[in-house]
Amino acid sequence: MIRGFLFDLDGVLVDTAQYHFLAWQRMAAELGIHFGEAENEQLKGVSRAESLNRILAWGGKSISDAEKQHWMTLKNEWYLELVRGMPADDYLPGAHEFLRASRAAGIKVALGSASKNAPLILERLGWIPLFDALVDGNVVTASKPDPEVFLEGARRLDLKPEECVVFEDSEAGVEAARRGGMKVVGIGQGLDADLLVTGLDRLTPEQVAHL
Ligand code: B16
Ligand code: MG
Repeated sequence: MIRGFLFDLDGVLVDTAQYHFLAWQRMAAELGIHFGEAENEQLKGVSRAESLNRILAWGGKSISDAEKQHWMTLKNEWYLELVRGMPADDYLPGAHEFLRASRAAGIKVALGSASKNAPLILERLGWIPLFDALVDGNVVTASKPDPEVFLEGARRLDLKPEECVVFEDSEAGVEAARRGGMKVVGIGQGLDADLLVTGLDRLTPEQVAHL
């Protein structure tokens, strides 16, 4: 029996990937590394530190830990500048309605995001009260595809993994859910999910609870 939904943030509820892209691209340009849409695609669901390591590897660059810290701080400042300009109703189609309908159907709701900025984004949207638990990049130590983020979400909802469904847009996130023993709704294309849709506007919580 499904009793809980665990939502990834970027790519499922909001489209902050566009801001991550611009901020990483600005950093890559300063380092003389090419960074395009294809590279950005591979960073979905990947933590900030791991994203930087991948960009440096693509560019064949090796820098000290202190320099890495410097670039991560700068990238995040640029990212936050963009997020601050994001309208408070700038969420993906159907996301707000789906969250509210899930709660109305008696399903517990948690966030399972790699982002350290997740609380700030949810605050901007006024969505904090819609969640029973928030698990994000400030809470977990292991990045997706490690299942930690979703196992911790289930634990905080006081549910077993098999009682939860994960909503994910990234391959790393889908794999994390599988490793955690949860069913997965994939948002987007080409994901190895139990159900694949283009967005939350194509679904009702009842359809998912019957998976
Ligand atoms: P931050 P999600 C992920 O969010 C993004 O998809 C990924 O591109 C980003 O690097 C990661 O969060 C860390 O974000 O720099 O804000 O801590 O999809 O797991 O909600
Ligand atoms: Mg995502």
